[in-house]
Amino acid sequence: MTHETPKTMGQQFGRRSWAEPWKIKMVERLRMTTREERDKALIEAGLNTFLLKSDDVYIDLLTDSGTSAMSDEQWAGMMLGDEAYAGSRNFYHLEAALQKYYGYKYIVPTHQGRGAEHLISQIAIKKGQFVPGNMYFTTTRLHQELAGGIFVDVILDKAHDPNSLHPFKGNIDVAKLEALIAREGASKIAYVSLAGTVNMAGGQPVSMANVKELRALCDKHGIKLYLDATRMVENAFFIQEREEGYAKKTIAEILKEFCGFTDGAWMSAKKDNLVNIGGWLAVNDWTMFEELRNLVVVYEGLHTYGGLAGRDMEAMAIGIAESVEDAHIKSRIGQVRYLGDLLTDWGIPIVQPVGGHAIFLNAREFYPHLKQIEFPAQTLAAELYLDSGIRSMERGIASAGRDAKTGDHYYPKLELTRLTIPRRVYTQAHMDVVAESVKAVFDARGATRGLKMIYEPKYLRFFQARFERLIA
Ligand code: P70
Repeated sequence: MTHETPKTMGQQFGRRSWAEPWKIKMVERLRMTTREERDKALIEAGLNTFLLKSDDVYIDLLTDSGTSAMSDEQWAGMMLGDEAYAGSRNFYHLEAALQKYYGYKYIVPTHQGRGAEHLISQIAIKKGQFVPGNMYFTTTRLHQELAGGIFVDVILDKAHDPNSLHPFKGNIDVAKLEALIAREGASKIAYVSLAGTVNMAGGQPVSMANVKELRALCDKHGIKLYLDATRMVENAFFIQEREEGYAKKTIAEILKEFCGFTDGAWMSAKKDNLVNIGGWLAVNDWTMFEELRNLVVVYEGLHTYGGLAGRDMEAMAIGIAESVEDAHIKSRIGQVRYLGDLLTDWGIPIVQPVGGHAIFLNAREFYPHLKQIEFPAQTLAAELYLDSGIRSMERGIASAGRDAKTGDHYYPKLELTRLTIPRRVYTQAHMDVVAESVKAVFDARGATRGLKMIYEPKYLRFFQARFERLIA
């Protein structure tokens, strides 16, 4: 019998090991389930992972939204909530943190990202105007459409190719944007909608060079440039790593520089900002701020709380400062990459290069025998849950929805299943379990059949749609 010397992960990769820049003070126990229990739970959920009870889930990779572990200092901050209706001290802490790290002048808190999207869409879009952006995001596009806008995808073509290794696949194709402006005229463009790390493209970043070029183009035509800053801190990491001249700058410096090229931002603070609930809007223009501040009281709450408790704003202010620490972001993205490296090495098709917040399994290549209308990504999410109790999310045809005019399904080029990694929550051992489960489902792929949708809600159908297995 041969004895192999065990190796640490760092040794296997030919480098020194690194570890998370935190230690665990409190744990949340997980429940393991049997395959029979999962089979039953999955059928009850209409084969939609959004409809599973979280008690039936072992490792929850549905989303990185609101699922972060807060630090001891954030929890301490929760005790310092000033729950005054107006002028809560925590609002001023949040305002100061945003001014310091993102650099915007005026801020409006909201209950979460879509609350902010709603307000900015209502104010900045006139009916019939175009909203060019770097790929759609579900809630963002819906709010733009509800405000009468027409979303136009102007991202690089390469972003739709899961195998392209372009380092900044989130970039806007400036030629596409110029062509739209030339065709429609600047007055028909509501604003440019730029997302820092593009969720639906696989968490792909935007370069500093791109935002600079967009600023110049927008200035030339008098068009506003607004940022979806939800995962902009993660975007800053990729600039530091990949863009010339940024290796020695800190994440905080890069974040502020990038935001400085935009007119304002909306945010789902449930991601980068390390809180379980919250969002904000921030702008530099006083008139725009006045309008936002006025509308927030209609839909969210007074402009100094926007639907949040004082304690939530305090946790957010502290979370913002923690989120821009270089050690935090290195280990956060390092963990995502670790899982991606394992899967890539085993020949499992994933979106390359690995992005900031998740691994996106390429369900088209995973199940080449399934048609897109048989919901390959939804099928893969169901199979993964059945195998091991891991919960992932469909990001393909079900998420894309239907064309509002023709009523036909959108057939997105990307048909993906997302394994989203919450921040500071799971360990390397959890990632190993996930990788092995994906491999088991991959090895059994030939016998897997697709799904049909048997219930379809009108808005954001993927959240509540129900499916049935197709019988061969
Ligand atoms: C996710 C979450 C939320 C999100 C986002 C970007 C780039 C805005 C928002 C909205 C939650 C989600 C939302 C819709 C479908 C599935 C999942 N993304 N911009 O898991 O923020 O959720 O706070 O209203 O990613 O990716 P919020």
